Amino acid sequence: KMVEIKKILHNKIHYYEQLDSTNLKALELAKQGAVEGTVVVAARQTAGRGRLRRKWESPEGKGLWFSMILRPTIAAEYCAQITLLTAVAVVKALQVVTDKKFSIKWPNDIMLDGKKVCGILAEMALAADGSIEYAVVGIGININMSSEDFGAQLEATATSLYLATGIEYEHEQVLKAFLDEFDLLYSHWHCCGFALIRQDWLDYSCTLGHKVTVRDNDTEIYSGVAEDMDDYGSLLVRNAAGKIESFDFGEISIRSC
Ligand code: BT5
Repeated sequence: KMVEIKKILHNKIHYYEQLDSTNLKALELAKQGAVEGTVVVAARQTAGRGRLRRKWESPEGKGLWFSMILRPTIAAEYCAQITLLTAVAVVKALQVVTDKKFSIKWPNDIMLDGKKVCGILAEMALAADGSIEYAVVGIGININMSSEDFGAQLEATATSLYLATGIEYEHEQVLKAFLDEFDLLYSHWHCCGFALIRQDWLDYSCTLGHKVTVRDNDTEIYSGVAEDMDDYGSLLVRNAAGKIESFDFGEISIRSC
């Protein structure tokens, strides 16, 4: 089924009952030349992906599992901005829909009541000259996941819109709200740069100003207070000795919020 919505990104929405991963399908479509703004949604994913080959739980009908194809014209070194921009769009959209306050845990977790309600996974393909040929940004929003759906392990760290509000939101409504917010931010980003989006990100962040521990494969490698985020999306952390180190989000994870 394909739906046309008139927007700057001219989103074409492809719905599937089941996919291994909407990111994989979107990467395949992008490779075949699908236009920017193409969206792939699946009712369930059998191999939903997180970062670093982690798994994303995506049971049928319990969340909005989707990916969007982008063809950004920015230099590849700024590609982290895609995740940051998407996180801001998710927060704005969810705040409009639910009237709750959401925050961003660097780099890609959207938090509600201190638990993860949404994760974002951006993947890119580079052209021979090193520019971005296309990018796929995958978003998983837990809409009506219950405690049983999460299971004993995830229940402690994850939540859904339903668990936090008692309301079962329509997946379509959340998708439309996201696409509206994303469209505005994405066109702003292309015309006017990252500064305002960065400011929104800082306002929503629950990482900045807090103590963070930086881990590489579960080994703690650094700890301090997160002071700032630079234009490459790296986090600047000051340790007890006053030394500032920068961390990008390729290989590490942090504990904060
Ligand atoms: C992420 O990874 O948070 C990125 C998740 C992106 C998922 C979307 S769904 C649509 C698109 N298609 C895909 O295949 N992926 C994207 P990361 O930061 O690595 O977090 C993964 C960790 O979150 C796991 O190791 C679990 O601990 C936890 N987790 C798994 N499923 C979850 C869920 N539904 N809600 C909250 N936490 C979850």
